[in-house]
Amino acid sequence: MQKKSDVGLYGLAVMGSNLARNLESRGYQVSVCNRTASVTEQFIEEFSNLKFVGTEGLQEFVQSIQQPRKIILMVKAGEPTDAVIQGLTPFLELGDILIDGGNAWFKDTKRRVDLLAKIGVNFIGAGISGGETGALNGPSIMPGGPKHAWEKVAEMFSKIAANVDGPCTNYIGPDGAGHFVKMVRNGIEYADMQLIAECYQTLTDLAGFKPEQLAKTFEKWNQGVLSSFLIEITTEIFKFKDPEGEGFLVDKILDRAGQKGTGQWTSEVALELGIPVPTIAAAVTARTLSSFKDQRVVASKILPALTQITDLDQDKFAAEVHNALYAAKIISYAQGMALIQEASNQYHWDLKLDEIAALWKGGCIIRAKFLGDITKAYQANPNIANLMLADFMTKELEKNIPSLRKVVSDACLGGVPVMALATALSYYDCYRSANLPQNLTQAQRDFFGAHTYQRKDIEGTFHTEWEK
Ligand code: NBP
Repeated sequence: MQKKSDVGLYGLAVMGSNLARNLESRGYQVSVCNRTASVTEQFIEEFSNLKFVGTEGLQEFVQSIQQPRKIILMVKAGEPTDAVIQGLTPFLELGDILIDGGNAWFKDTKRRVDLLAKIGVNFIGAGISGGETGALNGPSIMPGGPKHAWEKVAEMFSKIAANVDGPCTNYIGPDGAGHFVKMVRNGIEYADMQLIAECYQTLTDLAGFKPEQLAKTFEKWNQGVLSSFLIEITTEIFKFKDPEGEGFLVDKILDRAGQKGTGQWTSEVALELGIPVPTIAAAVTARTLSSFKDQRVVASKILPALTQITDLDQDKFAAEVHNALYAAKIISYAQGMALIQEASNQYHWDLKLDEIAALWKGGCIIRAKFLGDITKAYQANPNIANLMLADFMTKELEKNIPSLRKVVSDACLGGVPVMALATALSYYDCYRSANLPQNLTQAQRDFFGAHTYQRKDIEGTFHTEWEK
């Protein structure tokens, strides 16, 4: 009789097939299964020299795994995940551990944790980050759910995760905490990408940078405080010649970006929890606006830009854009971390922000030198109200905010859209303002709806008959 597998993996699309290969490469015998059986057959045929057990149907799949079973689901999030769980349930036994590695909505994960606990099955919602390459070579893994169940899979996660100053995985917190943190990480990635895109357009449209110059500029940036996977791949993109003709490929790509919804989720949850994440929301909005290509082409011939920008010195301007990007990045991460902190408070998750930043250091799209500074900031003060108030960040902002002001101003005067850069600056200015104009807002609310207001100088709640 064949030895039972160490772990099962259900769902053999891009992520699942690569994660299965990662597990196998670390010495695990892996049972695999997919809804469409031909996909499993193809996978087994392609990797016939490796320790995979191909199974057809959920019963055969479950029974091929040693107890207590560890089963990873890598299927499309939402209804498909529920369908697979429902199909697996009759075959699962007390103590089995089901791990959802998809991009699940964190409230669904909580529901599933509770549902499966009723039949003695442990459910772990593990955010897995890093795309196809990460899944194969070592992703960042953010597991949430019952801690006692996580302890049984912690070693396996550590073996397959990326490793930068330690494994890029750690217990995040109860129920949906892992998927929540993964969702916010995705939102931060949206903002990172949008900020870089705006710097690209600003350098191109205002200072006339060409792809070769951009490649050199970004290559230099990657040696310093902005050193990161995204800056590194952007450098490569700027160098890439068009295989179909003259020039560079980046110039030929349609300017319409897609999205799968995790940025939108982050923005929605932030509104629900009462934590502003305007830079992440701006990144989502910018992608949505980019999708109105036809309307934009028509509007470009109707709506005047009426720009006022004079000649810019390329080197000086590139240095300003570098600093502006760094300042905006600090502010954007401050928003994302504040959201995680508030979720931790409201859901009683006891999240460790220093550890969370550390496990994004490898295997994930937002991996960056800068994450080490965030970890240090939260280690020094885990309860800091906002990342911008950490000593190191405050000093970095002091040095770089003038550049952010200059670049946003130049971009506005030059008619270049900088939604993410501008919201980062406004967030900073709002947050550092002891006085905001919401006294007027309160007066208006009281005027038209008798919503009452409070005064700066006298205790109590007031209403005024504004119309004489
Ligand atoms: P997809 O998200 O494209 O999902 C495809 C898989 O889901 C296939 O195995 C498919 O089976 C299965 N599936 C579907 Br669709 N409906 C099903 C159902 N009703 N019952 C059973 N299986 C069903 O795959 P992916 O891009 O590999 O991503 C897997 C998960 O990882 C997703 O949740 C995704 O959000 C997350 N994720 C993806 C990335 C990435 O870079 N792609 C990164 C991080 C996380 P079939 O072969 O029979 O159609």
